[in-house]
Amino acid sequence: MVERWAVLVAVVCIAGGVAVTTPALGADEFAVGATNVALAAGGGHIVAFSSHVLDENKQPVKQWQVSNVIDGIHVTATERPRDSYGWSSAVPPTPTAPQWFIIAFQNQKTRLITRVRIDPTTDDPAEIGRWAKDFKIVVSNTTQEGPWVEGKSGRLLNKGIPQTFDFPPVECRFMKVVVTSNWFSDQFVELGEVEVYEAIATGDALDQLIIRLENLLQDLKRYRDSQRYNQPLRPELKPTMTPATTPTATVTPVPKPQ
Ligand SMILES: [Ca+2]
Repeated sequence: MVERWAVLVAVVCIAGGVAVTTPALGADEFAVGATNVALAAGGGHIVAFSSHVLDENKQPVKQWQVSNVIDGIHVTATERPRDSYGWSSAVPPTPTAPQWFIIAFQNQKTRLITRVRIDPTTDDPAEIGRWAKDFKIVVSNTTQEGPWVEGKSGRLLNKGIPQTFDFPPVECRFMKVVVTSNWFSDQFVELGEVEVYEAIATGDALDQLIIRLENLLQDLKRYRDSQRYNQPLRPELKPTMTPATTPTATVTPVPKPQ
């Protein structure tokens, strides 16, 4: 049975013409889980955040509230969801006064995490410089006030695509996403979606194979998107930072206080 699946993996790789690597996993190695454990529908939730944009009555603007970063809804080149444009802070971030939010998982469980996938895309175009740029992922296995352990620092591309960042597996009960800069706006910082994936240790060959097939499926989707939208496979690995070619808005955005 396992051998048949192994053949299938090879066939899928060849048929797709995709340079997908599925390295062999030893019993003492980790695989990346295929389930986004931050997703609100799966129990992920925001426990604290620095700010989000408010309307004239000091109420959150639904289209820009912080919970939009874990709702599984993406703004794409062809899809502009009516009620979820992403998160917009109320003020711009600075290195000394960053904007941030803290994600916890279902039932406040500790997860061994190893990958985040960040989509900076919001309903505003990349050209106005509000999308998140430099960020830091810190984790706490105790309280939502810390102490914090650094998981990953990185810089997003100013492109409307999800970007993957891997780091050594770390136990996490609270994951704080700290955004220290946007691209140049003095108004807000915005971010579309954050996904979190676990490191899964298993010695069972069939479980490993299922995980690898699920990861392969994600790689194939990424490859499809790279072909469809002329995007690099792993844009975060490219050193160049070019402005995104963001499509013209097709819906009227909700006005934000300036
Ligand atoms: Ca979202």
